[in-house]
Amino acid sequence: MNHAFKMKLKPGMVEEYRRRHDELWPDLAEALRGAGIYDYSIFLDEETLSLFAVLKRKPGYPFDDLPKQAVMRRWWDYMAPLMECHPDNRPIDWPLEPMFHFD
Ligand code: RM4
Repeated sequence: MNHAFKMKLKPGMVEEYRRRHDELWPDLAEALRGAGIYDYSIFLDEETLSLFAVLKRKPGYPFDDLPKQAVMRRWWDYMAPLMECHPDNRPIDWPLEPMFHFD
């Protein structure tokens, strides 16, 4: 199952955003896997600083529980200075509508 959404970077944060994801915490990677997530990519549109996230989800995994996990909240707190966020540091995300798929 494919899932895609958009987030937004704050100006001047591109390199730091990339660096932090290059060094993704192992316990966060484990939490993502435990939520059934795999093949997860984030693309940047440099013009608008929009981040397009595309991931695959294994059915039957507790994807919706991820925001409740301590490691996810810690990561969001860590990333909040770099991204457009809600007051609780959750990144603001906009859903993306599937328009085409070629397999
Ligand atoms: C992003 C954002 C997302 C998270 C990825 C790993 O910057 O925090 O919520 O899934 O990192």
